[in-house]
Amino acid sequence: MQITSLDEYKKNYQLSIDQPEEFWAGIAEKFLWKRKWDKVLSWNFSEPNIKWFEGAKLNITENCLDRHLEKDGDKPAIIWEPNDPHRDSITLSYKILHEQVCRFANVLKKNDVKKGDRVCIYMPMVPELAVALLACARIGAVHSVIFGGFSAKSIADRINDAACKIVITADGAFRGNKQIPLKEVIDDALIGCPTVERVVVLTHTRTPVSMLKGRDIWWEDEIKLVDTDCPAEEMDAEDLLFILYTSGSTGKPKGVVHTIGGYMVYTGYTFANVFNYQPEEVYFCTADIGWITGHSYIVYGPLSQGATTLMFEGVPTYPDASRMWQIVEKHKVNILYTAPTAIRSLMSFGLEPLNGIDLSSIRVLGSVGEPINEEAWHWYDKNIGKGNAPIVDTWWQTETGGIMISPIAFVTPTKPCFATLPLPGVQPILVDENGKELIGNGVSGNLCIKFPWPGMLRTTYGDHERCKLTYFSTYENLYFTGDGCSRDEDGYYRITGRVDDVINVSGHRIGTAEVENAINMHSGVVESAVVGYPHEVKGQGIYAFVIFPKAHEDETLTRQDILKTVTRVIGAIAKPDKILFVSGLPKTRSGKIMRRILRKIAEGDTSNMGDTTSLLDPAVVEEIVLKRNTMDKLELKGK
Ligand code: 7RM
Repeated sequence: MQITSLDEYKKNYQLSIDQPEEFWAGIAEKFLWKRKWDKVLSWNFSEPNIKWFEGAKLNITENCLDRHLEKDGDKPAIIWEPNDPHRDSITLSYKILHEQVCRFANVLKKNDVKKGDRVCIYMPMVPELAVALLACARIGAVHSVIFGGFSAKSIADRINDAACKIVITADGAFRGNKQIPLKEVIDDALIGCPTVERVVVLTHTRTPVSMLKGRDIWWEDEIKLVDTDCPAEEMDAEDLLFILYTSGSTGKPKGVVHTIGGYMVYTGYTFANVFNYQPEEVYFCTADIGWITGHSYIVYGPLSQGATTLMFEGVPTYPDASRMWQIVEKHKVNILYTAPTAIRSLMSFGLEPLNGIDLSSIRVLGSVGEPINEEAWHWYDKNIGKGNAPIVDTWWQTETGGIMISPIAFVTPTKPCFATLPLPGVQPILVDENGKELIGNGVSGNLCIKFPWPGMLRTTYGDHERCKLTYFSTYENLYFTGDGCSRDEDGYYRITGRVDDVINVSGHRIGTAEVENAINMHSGVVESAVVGYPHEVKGQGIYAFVIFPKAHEDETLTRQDILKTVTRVIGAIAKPDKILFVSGLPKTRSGKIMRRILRKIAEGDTSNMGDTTSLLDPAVVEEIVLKRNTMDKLELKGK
C-alpha cells in the first residue's frame, strides 16, 4: 500500500483516474471486512449522493484493534504524555486498548446506547477520549466530539442538532497552567438539552463536580460493572461513523457527516503514504481530538495501520517553550505532525529552547491547518528536521476526511509553502468566478474537486440541502472547497487561504457571521462586522468593527464585556483580537457590508481602497480609518 518512488506515484495516480473503482478496491482489500462490497462507487454531485463500498459490512474497531492483536498485541498503540511533565506518561498496548474499548462499549450498552444513537463527547486529551470514540464505533453509535474550548451554549446547540442521548465528559481538563471545568460547562449546557438521558464522568482533575441523581454516573464505577467481552457490531460501509461540527460562512455550524467504510480506507491509506510510517516508529500529531486532524490522524488513521500514536494532553509552551522538543526526545518521536501556528509560536522563543535536546529521532515532519509561511517552513526544516526530514505540507478539510493535496514523504520533491501534488484518487481543478476551468499551469483560482474520494463528507447532519448548497451548488458538478489556490509551472498546488467569510485562527475555522451574531447579543451593540487580518502567530486574527452608540464610561470595560459575551456564546476560541468602535459600517445601497474595505482597513493598508462609488455613505470609511489609526497609536503608547 505504500508508494516509494515518484514513478510509482505517477503510475498509481494515473490508475486512480483511469480506473478509480479498481484502484480503491485494491486499497480496500488491505482492510478487514465482514462482507465485501457489491459496488465500489456510485455517485452524483448534483444531489449529492455518494456511496463507497456499498453492500460491504465491517466494524472499524476490528481494523483499528482486533486485527493487530495476534502479531502486535503488545505493541504500544497509544502513548500518552500528560500536561504536567512531572507526571508519568502512560502506554496502552493494542491488547490493553482493545480491552478498554470493549469494556467501555459495554458501559454504553448497559446505559441503553444503541446502534445509530448519537453520543456527545466533551473530554480532555486523555487516553479515555480515544477509548470513548472507539467504544462508540464498536457498538455502532455515532460520536460527536466537541472541542474543550467551546462554551455551554455551543455545546447545547450541537447536542440538540444531533439529538444526543448521552454525554461523555470528565470533571475537568488541564491545559498548560489552566484548568477547564468540563463537567460544569456540560451542566450549564444540559439545562437546554432534553434528549440527554445520561452523563458519564471521568475523574481527571479532581475538580469538585455536582452529580445529578438519575442522570450522572462515574466512568470508574461503571467499568467495574461490565466485562471485557464485546463483539463488534456489524455495520454497513455507509453507516454513520461520526458527526463533527465545523464553521462556515453562515451563522450556524454544520454537522459534517462521515461514514465508516470510505473514511477508514481513506484515512488509513493517506496516513501510511503521506508520512511513510514504518513499523515500530513513534508518530506524534499535536492536534486535539476535538478537531478533524485528531479524529483522522491521532485515532483512526494510525490505529488502522497498527501504528504507535502519541497523544499529548497539554500545550507546546507549557511549562516552557521547550516542551514539545522534550516530548520528541523523551519518546524518540520519528514523525511529527503539527500546525504552522505552533511552529511560529515556538520560533518566536529563538533557538534556546532547543539547546541540549536530541531531535535525531525525527525522520518526517508534517504541517496542517493553514498555509505555512516561508519563514516558518525554513525554520522547521533547518532547526527541527536538520535539513534532512521531508516536510509534508498537507492540505485538507473537515469535509474531506483526510489529506488531499500533499507531498508523500521521500517520494514527492517538496517546495516551501506548496502542498505540492494531489494524492492518488484526488482530482483537483481550479476555476474562475464563473466556474470556468483554468487549464494548464501558472494559473490561480478557486479550488474544487471534480471526482469523489472515499473520505469525503456524505451530508450535513439533519440538513442535506445545506450540504448541497454549501459544497455542490457554487459550481455545477464540483465539490467547492472554499479555498483559493494557485498551480505553478511545475503543476504544484499552493493553497492561498479561504475565499469565503471564514477566518482561519491558529488553524481553526471560525465564521465571521458566527462571531458577529455573538457580538450582537451584547445589549449595547447595534451592529457589527468581523473580518480576518494577518496575525504573526495565529495566521489570522479576528478584527471586529462594532457600532455601540451609547457613550462609553470606560471603553476598555465595554471591550471586555463584548469579549465575555463572545466567550459565553461561542467560546474563548472566537474572541476578537481587536475591537474598533465605529458609528457606521461601509454598506452598499442594497445594505450589504463591504468586507473588502474593512479587510483593507484591518490590515492597515488604506492607501488604495479600490472602488467605493457603490457605497451608500463613503464618508463612513474615512471615519473608520481615522479611528483605527488612533487605536493603533494608543496601543503603541500602551506598550
Ligand atoms: C485539516 C483542517 C480546513 C481549512 C482549509 C484551508 C486550511 C488546512 C492547509 C490549509 C493551506 C494547508 N481542517 N488549510 N490545511 N491551508 N495549507 N496545508 O485544518 O476543516 O479545520 O480547516 O484549513 O483553508 O479549507 S479544517
